[in-house]
Amino acid sequence: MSEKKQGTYVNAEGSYERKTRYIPERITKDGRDGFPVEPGRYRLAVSRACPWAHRTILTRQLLGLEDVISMAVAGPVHDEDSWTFDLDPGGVDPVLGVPKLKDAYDARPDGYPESGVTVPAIVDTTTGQVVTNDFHQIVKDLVTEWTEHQREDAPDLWPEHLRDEIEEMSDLNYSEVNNGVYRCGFAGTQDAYDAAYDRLWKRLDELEEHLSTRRYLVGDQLTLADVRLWPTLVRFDAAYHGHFKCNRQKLTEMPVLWAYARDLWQTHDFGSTVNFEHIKAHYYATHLDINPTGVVPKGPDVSGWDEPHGRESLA
Ligand SMILES: N[C@@H](CCC(=O)N[C@@H](CS)C(=O)NCC(=O)O)C(=O)O
Repeated sequence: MSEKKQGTYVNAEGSYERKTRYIPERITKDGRDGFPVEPGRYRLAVSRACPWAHRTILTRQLLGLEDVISMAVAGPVHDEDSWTFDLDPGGVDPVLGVPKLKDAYDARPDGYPESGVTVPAIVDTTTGQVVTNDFHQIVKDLVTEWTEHQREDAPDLWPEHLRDEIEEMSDLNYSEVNNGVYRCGFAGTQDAYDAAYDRLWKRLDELEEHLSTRRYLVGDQLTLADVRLWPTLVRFDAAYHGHFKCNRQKLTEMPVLWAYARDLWQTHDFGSTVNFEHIKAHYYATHLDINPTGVVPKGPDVSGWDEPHGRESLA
């Protein structure tokens, strides 16, 4: 296997394989791992470019946890040690007091998995140590462990009676779409790319059909299934269509998915969490193995995101 950026690997067949090993600790109500839920104690480190971090940003915002868990935003392009706080005055995160996210990972007494310095990560501000970088678990814990601190009218993003369906939908979308675009982009051979491309578009066609008669992926409400899919859709035309060669169509050419994505952008204020400049800068200027010039495209035109979506009647 040869190592690439993003903790990714290409196997002997040229197919991309994601490393999925995470720090096991969790922040919970009962503090069983030594990290109890506590307003003001933790800082969520993200990049606005990263789709996995985007899930945590959306969940934090939907649940009204902004004043309870602060957020550190890394600049979109890595240095040799991965994410840096170069957007902050003096290049130092004002709360953590460090220039690199790696400093908070290195502060952990038990080290961290070989997948490296990744976002999202939650840092304990009392010690400066990363507590967790498991984005699957972070999102669920924001929903289930931080209930006392969520805003009064916070949506139930993971309702008990829909959980199995949400997880099944999300697992499929994760493997075929969220991770599927990376499988296309990092494929090391033509055959691996062709297979990845076909897999991706099969699922996108299914989703186009699925969402033609329903407003949300599961049930008749916004759930974690939507929160998990959407970060990939919003990056599609800006990054995946060109940079990752997912180019059968643009999102804007898939009428149902495009309207669905605009609905969430507008109705649930997902749009306020997006920075297209960070997205483009990160993908095109960080993965120099697939874009050696590091040139970042000026397009696409993103003005269409505020156009009417017409999906109210599906509710
Ligand atoms: N590592 C996790 C997801 C988090 C992740 O890959 N984050 C990327 C940004 S989208 C990252 O932080 N990469 C840092 C690096 O490659 O140095 C996984 O692969 O399941």
